[in-house]
Parts: sequence; C-alpha cells; structure tokens
Amino acid sequence: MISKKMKQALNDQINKEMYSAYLYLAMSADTTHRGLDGFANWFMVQYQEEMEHATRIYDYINDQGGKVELQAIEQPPTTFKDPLTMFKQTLEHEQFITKSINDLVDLAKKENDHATEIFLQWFVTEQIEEEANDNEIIDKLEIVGNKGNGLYMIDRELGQRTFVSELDEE
Ligand code: OFO
Repeated sequence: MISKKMKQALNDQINKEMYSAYLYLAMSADTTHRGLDGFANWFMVQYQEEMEHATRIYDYINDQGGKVELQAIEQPPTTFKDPLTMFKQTLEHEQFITKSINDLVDLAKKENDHATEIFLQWFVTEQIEEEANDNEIIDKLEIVGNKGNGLYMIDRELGQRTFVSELDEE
C-alpha cells in the first residue's frame, strides 16, 4: 500500500524514464543518420534500459495496488550537434534523473514508506553507474578531440555494447 502522493510521484517518474528512453532513441536515430553506427548502438541499448526502468516502476505501482496513469511524453530534439555535445547532454539529463530519484527517496522517508525506499535503492545505485558511464565516454571523446580516427575507434567500442535485461534475471 502506497500513499496517493507517492503513487503520483512514481507515475511522474515513469514519465521521466519514458522521456529518457525517447531522448536516447532520438540520439540513436541521429547518429544512425550520420553513419556513427557504434554510437547509434550505444544509444539504442540505453533506450532499452530506460524502457526497463519505466517497466520496473510500472510493476511496482501495480504490486502495491496502485493505478498506473500514463502521461504524454514530451517530444525530444530531432537533431543534435556532435557526439561530445550529445554525451554532455546525456550526462546533464542523467543528473536531472538522479535528483528526481533522490527526491523520491526523500518522500519515501518522510512518509515512513519503507517498501518504496527499499525499491528505490536499485535506482540510486543505477544512477551512479549511468553518470559514471557518461563521464567515461566524455573523457575519451575529449582526449581524441571528438573527431577523426579517435572518434572512429570510440564508435567501434560503443558498437560492442549489448542489452541485457535485468528484469528477466530477477
Ligand atoms: Fe533511467 O536512468 Fe537514465 O534516465
């Protein structure tokens, strides 16, 4: 059993995760169009992960007897500047999501909602990983100057990323 306020906040978080998915799908489309297939793959995997984050919250609201109420998803940008700028935008967006998760934890604590607080711990840990991944790629892109052979090497590396569903394993 979760409060009405908590249910609303979790429903809002579903929307934020869906927007994250949409944003990374848009980045995947943009990098595909530029012939950067490795970057496109990385963003496509990120899109799949975000969909799974939304599903995780969807399942939790249902498990707690709440009603999932889906909201309109904002349109993401359709064009982006260059790979380095895209990863800076990605990091900035993930920092926003981290803050949103932290706010949810604060609300759960305030409401003495232990179940939701425990549920959210997975997301707290996940956000550390998300920001670390983005920082690592930003550092590499800055080292190679965001162009030429270096960019090609990073594109190949990002092409190796694969999606592994964690929900299937749980
Ligand atoms: Fe769902 O972690 Fe990114 O947004």
